[in-house]
Amino acid sequence: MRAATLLGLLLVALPVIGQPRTPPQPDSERTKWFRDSKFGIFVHWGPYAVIGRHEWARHKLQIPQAEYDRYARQFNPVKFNAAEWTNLFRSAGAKYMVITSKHHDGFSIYRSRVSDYDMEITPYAGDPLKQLSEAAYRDGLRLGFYHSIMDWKHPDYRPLRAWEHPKTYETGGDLPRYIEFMKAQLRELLSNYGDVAMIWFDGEWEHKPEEIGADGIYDFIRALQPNTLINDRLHNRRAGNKADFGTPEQFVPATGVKGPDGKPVLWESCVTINTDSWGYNKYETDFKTDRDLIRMLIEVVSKGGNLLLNVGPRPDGTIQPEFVERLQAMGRWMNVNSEAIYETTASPFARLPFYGRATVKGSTLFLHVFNWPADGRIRVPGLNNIVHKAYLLADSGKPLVTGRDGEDIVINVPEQAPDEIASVIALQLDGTPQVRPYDEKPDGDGVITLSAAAAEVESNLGQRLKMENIFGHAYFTRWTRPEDIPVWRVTVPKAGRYVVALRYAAARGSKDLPFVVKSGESVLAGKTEVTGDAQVFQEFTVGTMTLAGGEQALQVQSAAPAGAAAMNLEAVILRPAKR
Ligand code: FHN
Repeated sequence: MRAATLLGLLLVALPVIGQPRTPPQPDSERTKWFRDSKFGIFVHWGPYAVIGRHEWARHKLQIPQAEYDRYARQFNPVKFNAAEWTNLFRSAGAKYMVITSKHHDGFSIYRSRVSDYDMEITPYAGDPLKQLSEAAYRDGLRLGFYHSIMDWKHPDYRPLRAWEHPKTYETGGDLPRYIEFMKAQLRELLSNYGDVAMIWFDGEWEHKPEEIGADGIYDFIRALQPNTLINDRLHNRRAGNKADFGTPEQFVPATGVKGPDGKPVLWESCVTINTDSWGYNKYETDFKTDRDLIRMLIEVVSKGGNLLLNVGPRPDGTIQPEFVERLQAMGRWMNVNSEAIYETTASPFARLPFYGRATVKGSTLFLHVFNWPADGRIRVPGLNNIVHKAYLLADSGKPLVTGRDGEDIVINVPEQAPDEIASVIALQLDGTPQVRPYDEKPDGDGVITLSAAAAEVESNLGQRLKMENIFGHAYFTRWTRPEDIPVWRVTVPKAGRYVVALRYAAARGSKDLPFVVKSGESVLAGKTEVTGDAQVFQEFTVGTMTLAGGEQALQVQSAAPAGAAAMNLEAVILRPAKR
């Protein structure tokens, strides 16, 4: 594949100076840093940044190989400053970063001895991965490498792009030889860049695990660096196998990720800051807010996962201000609240009566409150512990008064939320949290109110639906995909007929959009009525449905055409039907 230049040889052959290699660790230890870190930065960077239209530009815009190669030869990040990146990521609160060593376009953003489609063909003299490895090491940031199995450039990889090779895209090639090439690059990455925290495979969907010798690739990597973690994409994103963690993409799994044995496994949600471009895209102008990102981090950690938040740097090596500002905002929040994130475990609550989340660290329970109570009281349902001390992380010197109300603990909080995005209350308990399952109980008239805050969202890649709160209302919004489904677990005291009502806000554009309410075999269809504004909430009776007794799942599904914004749903109200 390649005649090496002397400088190239030198740059490649020399492992990173002064970075001692961590000795092999037992399994439980090997994943400890990952379980404690919770927050990493994903970096998609390569020749596609020169085009600035998304990392799939070559495929989406059907750019012929020769033309794409011209962009690759222009890749010259003269303003790239590795320390600036690692400082920014550390100051955001991230503990590790994962960068694309090679994406689907087949270009290696480092100096490779075995590939001739790498930094050597660019005017850029350095090796970005070496610079990052040194800067990350200095900054105490762990470094991992993303590596694409799919390769649109390598002569042995198949399939080729059908639009480019309509007759031959599946013929020829030599997959085993391609896998040997991939292993040779993995050997470089695992030999010349210090400790590699993880290998993050991707682009696996064109081949079965056995076709690429997935198990063998795990062993190959672990022989080179026993501590390196490996994601689940050698096995088509199926948790379990030899993988160390699952990788939900662009959504937060409702109840974490479970292995084939039903047991929770480690997982990490990877998410873009913009809508859905991982690589630099100058045409993307819709960005998640600081609020979205901070609450997403809390949501993921409260479910026992990690968040891998993506940036797509610009071709000159700088990171666009929209990303920098949001990372800095996360850093400001983490400066006050990171003890409620790092080294914590998942929430003991299946749901909470207020819009927020919980994390645990030993005998300390952290409540992350998103919608501050107008009545100055936070109810912690079914907490069967003695509270030794309660305080706000933002004002830890001032104890909060707590009391018990039946099965619940009630905390008196100040009128003003210290942080309207998420205020964290720490409860020091007499031991690890003991929680009795909590259910939305019927009121005196047998009426059950299911608040949006108590629902989980079943979703998949590309989730759009999110929670929001304003003027004390906590509701679902951005409901533009029928695949995003709010689901409640409710204990129905008595089987029977119930009048179902929804409380929501709906602007003109949502008029008559169809939806269905489902529970067991019962289905109730309805159409949205306009409330005049997206933040004016009203209650509308949908109809009557039969509910079975006991623990039931109830969901509201938008049946609107994709893209149409369904109602801003705040609650489902179930009233026993009069005989
Ligand atoms: O096709 C890639 C995409 O470009 C990006 O790298 C994401 C990141 O997880 N993974 C693939 C899509 O699933």
